[in-house]
Amino acid sequence: MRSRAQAALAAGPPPGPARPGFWRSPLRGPWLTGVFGLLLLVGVTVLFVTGLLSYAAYNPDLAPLNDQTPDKGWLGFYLFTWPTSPYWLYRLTQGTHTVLGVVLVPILLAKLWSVIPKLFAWPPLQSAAHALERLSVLLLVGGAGFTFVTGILNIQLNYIFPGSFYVLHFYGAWIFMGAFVVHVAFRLPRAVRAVRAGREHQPESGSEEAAGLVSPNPAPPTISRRGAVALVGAGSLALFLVTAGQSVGGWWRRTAVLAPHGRDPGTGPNGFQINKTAASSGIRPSDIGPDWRLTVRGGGRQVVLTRAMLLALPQTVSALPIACVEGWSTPDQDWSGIRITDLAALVGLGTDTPQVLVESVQRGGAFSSVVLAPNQARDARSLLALRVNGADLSADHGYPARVIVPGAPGVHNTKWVGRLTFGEPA
Ligand SMILES: Nc1nc2c(c(=O)[nH]1)N[C@H]1C(S)=C(S)[C@@H](COP(=O)(O)O)O[C@H]1N2
Ligand SMILES: [Mo]
Repeated sequence: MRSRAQAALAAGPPPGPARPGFWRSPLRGPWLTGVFGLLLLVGVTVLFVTGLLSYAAYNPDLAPLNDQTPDKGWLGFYLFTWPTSPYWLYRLTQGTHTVLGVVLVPILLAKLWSVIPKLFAWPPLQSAAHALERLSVLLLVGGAGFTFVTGILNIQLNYIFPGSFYVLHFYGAWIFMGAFVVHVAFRLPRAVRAVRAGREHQPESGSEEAAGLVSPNPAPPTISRRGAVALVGAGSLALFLVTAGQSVGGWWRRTAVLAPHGRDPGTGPNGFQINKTAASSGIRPSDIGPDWRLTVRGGGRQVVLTRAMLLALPQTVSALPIACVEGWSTPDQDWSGIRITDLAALVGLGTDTPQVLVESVQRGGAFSSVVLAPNQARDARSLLALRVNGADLSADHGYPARVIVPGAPGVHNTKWVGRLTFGEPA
């Protein structure tokens, strides 16, 4: 006797999207899916590489303070010391990461649209292998959706997450990457074959080559397959044009209508992007007034300096950008201040400057302290900056003193610095 479930399966798919005839677009087929798939293969691979680089740029192995994913285990297997040259490195990798992430959205959606009939394939589970394949697709689509959504929300709305964006995006990306590798391994040969066969070649519905993508009763076309690809490309180009300006900075920032934090940072020497203002970071005027002091500790010694004393030390100028994880960056600014190595020398340390803990006078907040690696502290361009573009730092840019390091993510350029501790903190 057959069970009810077996009888239902034998009767074929229920009315609706599981019926093959439900999906009627004549555009769907291996060529279209293959084109979007190959574009994503290239684009998403660049996203993964730049994303992993961004993670390495935080030097999470250096100190618990830098590491917001202490349970990462072997997922941090590839970590390396983030270099200080070229000084625009993070500006390039993170600008690429965020702009590309936005630009790929239309292609990702188009790819999903092209394979939608397969999500409703009937019967839902045909064999153990089919069940595994569906699970991998679920992880792929879920991982992609989650990683793209968290990334875009972080660019646009900043700090709205339950918990840390960093942690969510990090673990989500690993799931996405794992499922992506499996999917590419299975599908790449088919995609290459389909694209080689050309866009005019539409296999018979139901054939093995059609891969469940071709409609058995296609509606008359309203656009060509090439037209559909061009339309998606135009969508990506439009997103590029309203996003990329924030990574270029300067005048181009005005073109980035999708950019967060407002597009007008004012004019004058301090007229460049501000991440968080002094007021929004809880900095009181008295914290950064005449009573402000810098404490430098290390090698068993401690020195306390006023801003006037710092200004009396030899001043160095470094032309360096700020490049935020959100993808925005500024062109080079002329920072002037005291070399980190010169501050180490004040407490008697030699040129083999050790790592340094930088602490802001800001109370709390995830960005109020950071540990800089020895290579960062030793770089002759790394400064405790007092002035920028020939003027005193504005309160919003970190007056009385801020750190600026070549090649580092913006978040390592701590503002309103109150204390530097060289060597392993006690
Ligand atoms: N004390 C402190 N320093 C900080 C921050 C902060 O919130 N507090 N934000 C960091 C981040 S995320 C960036 S991108 C840069 C931005 O510097 P800017 O506002 O001068 O452009 O400052 C960094 N330094
Ligand atoms: Mo940032």
